[in-house]
Amino acid sequence: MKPNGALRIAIQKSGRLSEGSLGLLRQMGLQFESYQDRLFAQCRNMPLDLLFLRDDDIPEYVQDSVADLGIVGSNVLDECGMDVERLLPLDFGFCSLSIAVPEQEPYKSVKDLDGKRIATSYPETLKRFLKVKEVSAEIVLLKGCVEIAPALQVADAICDLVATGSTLRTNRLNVIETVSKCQAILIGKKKTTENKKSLIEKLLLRARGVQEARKYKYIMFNAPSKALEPIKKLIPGCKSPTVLSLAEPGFIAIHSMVLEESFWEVVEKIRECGGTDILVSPVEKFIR
Ligand code: PRT
Ligand code: ZN
Repeated sequence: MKPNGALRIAIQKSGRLSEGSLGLLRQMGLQFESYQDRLFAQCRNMPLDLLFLRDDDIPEYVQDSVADLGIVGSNVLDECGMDVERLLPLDFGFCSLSIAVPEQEPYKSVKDLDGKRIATSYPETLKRFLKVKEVSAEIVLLKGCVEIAPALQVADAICDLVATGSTLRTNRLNVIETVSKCQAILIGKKKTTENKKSLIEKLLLRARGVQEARKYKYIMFNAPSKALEPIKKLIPGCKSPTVLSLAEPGFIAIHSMVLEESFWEVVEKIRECGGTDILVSPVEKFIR
C-alpha cells in the first residue's frame, strides 16, 4: 500500500470494538465502505484512510507511524507499553480487568493470593498491580480461555476482562479485585506534521461533539408562565433554557438540553411544576 498523504486510522477488523468504532466514525460524518474481508478503506469526503487490523497490532502500528490514529481497548494499551498519545476515551467497549477466584475458595482479596498462581493474558498489567499491592504470586500466561484455568488446576485465580460477568458465573468464579476499568480509546502517534495535526484536531472536535450529544436529550414542553423560575432551576440548559410565548396567555413553551442520566427525575419534577405536552428527542451532535 503506497502512502497517499492521507491520514490513516487503524480500527479493529472484527471483534468487540469494530461496531462501536465504525459507528463513531460514521457519526463523525465520515463516508466510507467497510466489508468484512477488506483491510483498507478510503474515506470519500475526507483525506482519511481506514486500516482494519487485529486490536493487539494497533498500538504498534501507531507507534511505528504505519497509522496516525488508532482505536483500541485501554487494556491493550496498558499491557503493550507502546509509546503513543492517548487522545480521547471513547465511551464504548466498557469492561474491567479483574481478579477472580473459584466461588468455594476462601480468598477475599488479592493479598490472599500471596504464593498462589494467577492465570492471565495481561501479565505486564498484572505484574504492576501485584507490585503495588505487595503480593508475590506466580503469573501463568494464557492466550485465551483464561476462565477455565482454575477448573483445570492450572491456576488458583484468574485476571481477565469482565463485561457482563456471565463468563465468570458460568465458570463459578467471583471477582475479588478490580485491576483497571477499561474502555475504547483513541490514540495517536507522538509526533506528526502540521497538516495532519490540524486534521486530527478537526476529527477530535467531531468525536467530542458525538460523545457530548450522547449524554443529552432535547426536551420541549408547555408550562404556566409562573412556573418558569422553578423550572429554570431544574433545567439550566447550556446557558439557560429557551422560552417562547404561546398563543394562549399565561403559558410558555420551554426548550432545553437535559442530561440523559438524570432525565426521568427531571421530567417528574417538570410535571410537578405544571409542565405538560413533553416532547423529547435525541441529540445527534453537540458542539460546545
Ligand atoms: O481478533 P482480535 O485480536 O482483533 O480481537 P480479540 O479477540 O483479541 O479482542 P475482542 O474482540 O474479544 O476484544 C476487543 C476489546 O474489547 C478488548 O481489548 C476490550 O478492550 C474490549 N472488551 C469489552 C472485551 C470485553 N468487553 C470482554 N468481555 N474484550 C474481551 N472480553 C471477553 C473476556 O476476555 C472474557 O473472555 O469476554 C469474556 C467476558 O465477558 P462477559 O460478558 O461474560 O463478562
Ligand atoms: Zn486481540
